[in-house]
Amino acid sequence: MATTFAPRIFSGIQPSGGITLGNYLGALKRFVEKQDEGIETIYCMVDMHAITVWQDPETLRHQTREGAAAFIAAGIDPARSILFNQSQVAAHAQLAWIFNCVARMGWMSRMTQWKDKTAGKNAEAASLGLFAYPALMAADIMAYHATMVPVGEDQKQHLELTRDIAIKFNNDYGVEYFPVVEPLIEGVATRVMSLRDGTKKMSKSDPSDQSRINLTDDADTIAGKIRKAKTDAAPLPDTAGALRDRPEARNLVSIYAALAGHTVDQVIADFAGAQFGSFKPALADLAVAKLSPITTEMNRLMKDPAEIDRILGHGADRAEAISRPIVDRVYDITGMIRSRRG
Ligand code: AQP
Repeated sequence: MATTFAPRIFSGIQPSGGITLGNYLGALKRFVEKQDEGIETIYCMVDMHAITVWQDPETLRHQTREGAAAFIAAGIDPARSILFNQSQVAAHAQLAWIFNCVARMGWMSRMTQWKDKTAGKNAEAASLGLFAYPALMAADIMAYHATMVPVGEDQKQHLELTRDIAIKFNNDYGVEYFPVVEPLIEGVATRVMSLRDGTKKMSKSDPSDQSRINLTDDADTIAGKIRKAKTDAAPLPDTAGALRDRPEARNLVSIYAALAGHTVDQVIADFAGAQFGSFKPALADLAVAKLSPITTEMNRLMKDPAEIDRILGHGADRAEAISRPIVDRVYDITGMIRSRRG
């Protein structure tokens, strides 16, 4: 009989920069919705992923706390969801090593994120960690036997790899130990694009701060970035289909829809024929109305970093209690002797 796994959600965000509107709409906002649906939810600041590219230690610490503050300010309740930073729970690194030995070099070298992050650069100089990143991500998920992972569109391929690693592990060892995970890629903003280039993903690490809205931006900064966002000269069309070849316009309309909780069709019905001169201020007002309360709460939480560390530590204890026995069993399955435990 096939093993059944209880529904459990795991997801994370890298503290490799400030949290962007893309991270918020593609991930964080949906993390809150999943928590509020009553499913068991485990959320993580994945600091070990962040150091696959260089991070200044003090900045990393600050961004990890700031990311945690963003989770809480956006509605994650640390009493209901488990909220912690990855490096505090050893199971992630331990299982990642096992998965490094299950995953194949060919699988990893086909990952588009690896190719994108090394494109035009000397791949030989990239860290081994950046190459192995998806195996650590698989370990993050499987250390909890998580069955569902809410992510943005850009993480779809890594989720498929997680499935491949889990299936290969199960086949190699003749067990039904790891679940086959489902990516949850839902909503109208699964891929928020750069404000400067509608063909590029909005990203924390984009060299241009004008390309993104950060959750730490104040109202004037948000309005300024939206005012200067790249667009074309035509007014908004009267059908969503007509946005297909207008990436910048489509991006702004999708952001509006996601923030308002509307469909793209509803936004088009409201703004058909409008020039960007009137649509952009409406979008800026909406973005400020939705994001300012989060920014204000983040700023308040960041005044007490010790309290954030306490919350992360408590979350790590709860995460450890779930992942420890799961990874211990992996050691048994793979033939590692653990005689110290009695
Ligand atoms: N532009 C985006 N639109 C929708 N979802 C997005 N996500 C990221 N960018 C967008 C989703 O946010 C979650 C956390 O992402 P991450 O921190 O693990 O790393 P990332 O996907 O590589 O995000 P960034 O902002 O581009 O970081 P850097 O610049 O450091 O690489 C994921 O669920 C992701 O899908």
